[in-house]
Amino acid sequence: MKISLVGLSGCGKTSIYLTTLGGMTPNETRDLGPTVMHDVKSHNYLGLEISLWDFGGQEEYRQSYFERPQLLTNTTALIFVLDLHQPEQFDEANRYFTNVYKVIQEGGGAPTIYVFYHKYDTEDYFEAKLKESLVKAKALPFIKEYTPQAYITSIYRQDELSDVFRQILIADFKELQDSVQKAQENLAKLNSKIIVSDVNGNVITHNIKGFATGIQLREDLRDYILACNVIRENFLTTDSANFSAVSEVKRLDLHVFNYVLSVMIMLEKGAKLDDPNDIKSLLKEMEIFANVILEASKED
Ligand SMILES: Nc1nc2c(ncn2[C@@H]2O[C@H](COP(=O)(O)OP(=O)(O)OP(=O)(O)O)[C@@H](O)[C@H]2O)c(=O)[nH]1
Ligand SMILES: [Mg+2]
Repeated sequence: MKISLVGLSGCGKTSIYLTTLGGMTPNETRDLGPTVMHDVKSHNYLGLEISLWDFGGQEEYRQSYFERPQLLTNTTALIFVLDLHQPEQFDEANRYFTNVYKVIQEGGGAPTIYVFYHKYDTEDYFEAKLKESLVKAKALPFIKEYTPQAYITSIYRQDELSDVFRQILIADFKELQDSVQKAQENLAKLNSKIIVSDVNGNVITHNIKGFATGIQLREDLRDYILACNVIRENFLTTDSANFSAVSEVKRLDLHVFNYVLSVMIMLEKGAKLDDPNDIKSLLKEMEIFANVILEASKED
């Protein structure tokens, strides 16, 4: 799967990548310089091979993409980012999108189109103007013509942005989407703090604040999963295994399913315990989820 992030310079493409898959916090993106040409990043998410192309939006680079259309043509998901803080550039953005899409189409590509109405926040901007920009953006000719799937986004609203990004990553895999939804519903019912991620530390869903930076799991927990996974593979030599880290005040149970899915359950002293049967049924569901992931990665 090839995801192309496209939009005018400064609209926030690199920041979107870095705060979702790149493990960076929103404030750390403030001093980013413009991307030179295009940047390609590879990611394994739920066993799917994702290549993410961040196309620098400065005028000279934009021109160069039209001279080398093959850079764009095999895009499977085209994310076009519109900067709501720069409504005076909307016409230029409209032209850019139209040209990019034309080039992809002429090359035989037919990507799913997503639009991010981005920077929907009042960091360095006024609320009244923001709403005005959004109305104006939604009325742009290319939106009317191509009716893309549109999302209102901001790197300062990380949980929502990560959710949008996750949806795009698994958009072609209906079974994965169903499993993710089931996992979310299950987690909402439980008191225990739980994180479901893949073994690379990409968070799929969780019910705790502060344990992730975008889609990336907190580093210490990611390292823990990786270390346990080495033991699973080399010492236990099974595809699935459980690990426990226990102290007097905390307990962390890690369940690895089919070498692809990890479920972490955290308990603190005095916390309300769930019915063990509910935990058991969650884990049963997650085992099924792991099989779905394996099937999807074969299809990929
Ligand atoms: N307020 C606000 N600022 C943002 C948001 N996303 C990105 N920015 C800021 O916008 C500036 C430019 O972001 P970049 O990610 O470098 O923009 P870009 O689209 O990659 O630009 P080029 O590489 O030149 O094409 C940075 O200072 C970011 O912190 C957002 O959602 N809200
Ligand atoms: Mg950039």
